[in-house]
Amino acid sequence: MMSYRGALIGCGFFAINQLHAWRDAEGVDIVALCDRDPERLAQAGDLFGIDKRYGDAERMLEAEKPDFVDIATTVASHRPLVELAARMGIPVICQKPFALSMADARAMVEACRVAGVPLMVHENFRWQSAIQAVKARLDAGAIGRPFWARVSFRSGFDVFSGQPYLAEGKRFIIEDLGIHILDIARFLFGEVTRLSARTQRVNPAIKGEDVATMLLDHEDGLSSVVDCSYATRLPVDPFPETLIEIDGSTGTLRLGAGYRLVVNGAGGREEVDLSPPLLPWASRPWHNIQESVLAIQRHWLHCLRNGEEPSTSGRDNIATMALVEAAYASAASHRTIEMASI
Ligand code: NAD
Ligand code: 89V
Repeated sequence: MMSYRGALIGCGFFAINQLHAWRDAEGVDIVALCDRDPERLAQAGDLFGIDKRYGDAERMLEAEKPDFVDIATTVASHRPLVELAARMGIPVICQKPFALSMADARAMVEACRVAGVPLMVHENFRWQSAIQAVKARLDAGAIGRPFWARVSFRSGFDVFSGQPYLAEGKRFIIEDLGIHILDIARFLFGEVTRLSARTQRVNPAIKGEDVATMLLDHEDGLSSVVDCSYATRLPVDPFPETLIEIDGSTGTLRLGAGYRLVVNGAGGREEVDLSPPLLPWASRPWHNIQESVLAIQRHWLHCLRNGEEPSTSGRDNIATMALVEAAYASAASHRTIEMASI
């Protein structure tokens, strides 16, 4: 099997997970790293034994000519870096949130399309094994035709210590976390025709909203509620689990805290523990996210090898980004937003 030579830009908080996962994935080596911050570059380079280190992305891509580049920087740098990769003809993965605006996202997708360069957004939550298991039950018809659902992420976990920038933006939970949960709703229930949202800020120490409640109409008639909170104090904090309730024409499905799946369908009752494996480099409670990083990166390699479009390609992610934009527009206007208008 051919081994791909990858390069990674942005050696911060989350990139460490990506580097571990690249080491576990088959048929790939990360041969070079780039970060503007020499300390972070040195830390990641030393931890993973990668000697080729750059402070400038263009210099790295020119010198190393990698088979792909993995962009793990925060959102403001995504458009210039994706367009750089497109100009240089290098397949590219970009972290979420993909772009600062719909116009940027569309321009990035177009740049890659024109250059013939594969583009995947690192939208990993749908790759969590519990979410994949829910999708498999729906596809198998375990509860008939789903007509109502709730996809919920409620926690009081301190995300600001590891990611201080999350406290600084005018936008917070929908842009950072809701984007994953909205993507799960799209993945499970299909495209959305209209959306209403309300937001609140409970934590006075941050600038953006930390609670969001969204109501989605899906194309096939299903209604879903997507709700997110980082202001919810529970006796056992489920961070970072996504909880799911689905009612279907012949049964119900519940993914509860502790990764407990209960399916009550025409075929009987199934109760199963979907706890993700704790990979050797993973740490609780992040392990389901960490497992999904390995899964999405393996998926990228599979797609590169087979010339397939990734499940979360740039093109696909535009629809998830549109849900984020619609949610902010609805929360600001208290109106229902038609997705066709975004
Ligand atoms: P971070 O600030 O810890 O790290 C980003 C790094 O990128 C920094 O070291 C910075 O110096 C570097 N950088 C920025 N612009 C650069 C440029 N042009 N060239 C070279 N280096 C550059 O951020 P983080 O918490 O690791 O988040 C990075 C991204 O990952 C964000 O978009 C965040 O939303 C996303 N994220 C995703 C998940 C997930 O589950 N998918 C989880 C956490 C964070
Ligand atoms: O997955 C993420 O994007 C993270 C977190 C789980 C903290 O929201 O930023």
